[in-house]
Amino acid sequence: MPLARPQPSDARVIAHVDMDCFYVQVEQRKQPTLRGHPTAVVQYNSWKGGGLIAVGYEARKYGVKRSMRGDEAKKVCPDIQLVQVPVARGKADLAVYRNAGSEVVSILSRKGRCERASIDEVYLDLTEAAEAMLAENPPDRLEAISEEALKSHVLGLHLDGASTRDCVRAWFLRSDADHRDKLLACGAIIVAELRHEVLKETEFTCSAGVAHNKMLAKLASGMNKPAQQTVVPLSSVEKLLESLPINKMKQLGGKLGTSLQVDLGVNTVGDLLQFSEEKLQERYGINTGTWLWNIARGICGEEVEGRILPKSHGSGKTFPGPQALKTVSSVQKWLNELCEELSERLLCDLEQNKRIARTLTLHASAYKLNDSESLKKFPSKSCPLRYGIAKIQEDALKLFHAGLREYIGIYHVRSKESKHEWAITGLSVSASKIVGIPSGTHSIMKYFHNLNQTSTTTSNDICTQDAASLSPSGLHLADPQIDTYEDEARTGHEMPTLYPVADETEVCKARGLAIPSLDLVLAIPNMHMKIMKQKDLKSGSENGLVSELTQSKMDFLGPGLKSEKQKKKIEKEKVTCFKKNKQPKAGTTLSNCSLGRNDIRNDAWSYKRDEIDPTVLNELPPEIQAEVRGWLHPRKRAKTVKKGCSIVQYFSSTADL
Ligand code: DCP
Repeated sequence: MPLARPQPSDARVIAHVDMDCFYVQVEQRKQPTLRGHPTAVVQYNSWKGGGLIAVGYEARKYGVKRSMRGDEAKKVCPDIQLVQVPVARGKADLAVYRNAGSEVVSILSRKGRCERASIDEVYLDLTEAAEAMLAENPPDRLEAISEEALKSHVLGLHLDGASTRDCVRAWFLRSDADHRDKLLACGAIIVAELRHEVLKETEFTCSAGVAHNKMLAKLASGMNKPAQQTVVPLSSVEKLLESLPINKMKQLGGKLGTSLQVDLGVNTVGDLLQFSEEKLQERYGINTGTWLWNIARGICGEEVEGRILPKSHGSGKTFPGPQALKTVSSVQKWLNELCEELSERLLCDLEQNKRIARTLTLHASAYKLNDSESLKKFPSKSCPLRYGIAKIQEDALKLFHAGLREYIGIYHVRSKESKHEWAITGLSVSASKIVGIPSGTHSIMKYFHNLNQTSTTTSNDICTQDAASLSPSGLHLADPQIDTYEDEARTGHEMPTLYPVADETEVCKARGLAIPSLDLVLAIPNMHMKIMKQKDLKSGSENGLVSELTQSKMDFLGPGLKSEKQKKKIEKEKVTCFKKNKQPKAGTTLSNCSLGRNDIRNDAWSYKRDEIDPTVLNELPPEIQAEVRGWLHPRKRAKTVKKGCSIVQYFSSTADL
């Protein structure tokens, strides 16, 4: 379906804020003596002084560039201070930068919807804040416009011989200005204030672009760096794009940009104006054609997503040149390290943000020895994510084997010489499909901490058995949404290849693969929560018994397991409860707590019985194990699920009872 055409008249106020030489600033804050000195941050790799990954603005004046190695940088700038990226587990440890980025985001998100786009950049939708300012406190009524705002670069502004500062002030104060320009002026004042707050509270400087859409705001934020902001009034857009080299546009730096240049002779974004939408669609498909037609006119309808947490977590490492990994055991060693880091971050996310990830993906880059011509990429592989270091490590290794089988061919992998046939130059594991856990389930976090320390895998582990036993094409490819602002996004040099792929969840479902054991564990307290709601509505009735029983299911999560006596009592009550169960009273919301026979569903979670990871069953009380196994093997259910005392019925809708 073609993209919906965004309305050019849609007067939104969007800002893109980007930290200046981010890693350098973080290091300078750690070591204030570095301030004012030419500084660069280098990757831990010691070859030729390490690779530069961030260059401070003082060093840039000497011609130091990110593509250089430390030794080269020293040649052009002998005084340069080279700071190493912190290292943990033999690889770059970016935690300090991630945390610094979060500090900044928490400040920038104060005035409107905020989307964290990478480790050091955000988009802000300031429309409402700007509208409110224009209505209550417009710039021409402000006692003074901040110096920071007056330093804005306003594109297309006529200087008329006056000083830039005076012209900018006049632009802010123009009472006859177009409404959209007035909104942008308010947006610019708000952004200047936010940047000032960031500086005051974190000591970091950042630059910003303020425009009517994300694309223009992003373009503008890089125009005047460091510590400055650029405003793009609508009237300046045409001129801006007219001369903008096509590869400066986000998403046109790669193959599409090259094709536009080579095949259509398009060098600037403005050059695209000569092509009709149909022509562009004919050549590049409906959506891309329309997108190109729109960007040529400065139109972009992309919303700022309200998201300040990452969409995924990743941990990766490259093994260049002689460091390439050539044996499964060396791959396993590194995978173990990467998975350990990933697991730590997942637990941190769970604890701090109450979120879990559902998909584990392995990416690798490789080459075949004796086959320098081969362009075949190592396929990325995904499977449902199970919490616990050992489980993640085991699953990641299975994903690697699955990828390797496909990469090199099953016959070769099994042959004795296989270890001489391939070399791995990059490995990364990532966790995606992150969702928030419902409130009321937080008590289980401790359980997961314990699980992480003591986790072992069991023979029941259908998740990874399936992953490993699938044919190469059976395992789905990498997640197309690995657009994490974490390692992958910023360490393109580490893991340059991300592969476009199918939605792995669907593949898992189709294949009956398990979802993480965590899901079932979380499902139960969540059912409990829903039923508690019902209890509140019908105090003291049979639903009260239901909630108490459900609490017993939660107990397996913590140390406070009920005594056998108590369990028997509850079981008795459960039977009573079923006997007593009636239709809900009018006005109650039983549907909220009812669960169908085939699906365990609620607002925040969706479960299918055949998606449940059986490994978790071993941890459940025996009677519940039996019943859940009944769900997992529906054909045998008649034998295993006793009428009247199953937890299926227990959670069934009243219509089913
Ligand atoms: N980074 C990295 N590897 C890269 C690119 C960047 O590790 N290939 C890290 C270091 C950077 C940070 O990400 O400090 C942010 O990258 P930017 O591209 O935003 O560049 P800087 O913030 O360093 O500089 P600028 O002021 O130009 O934005």
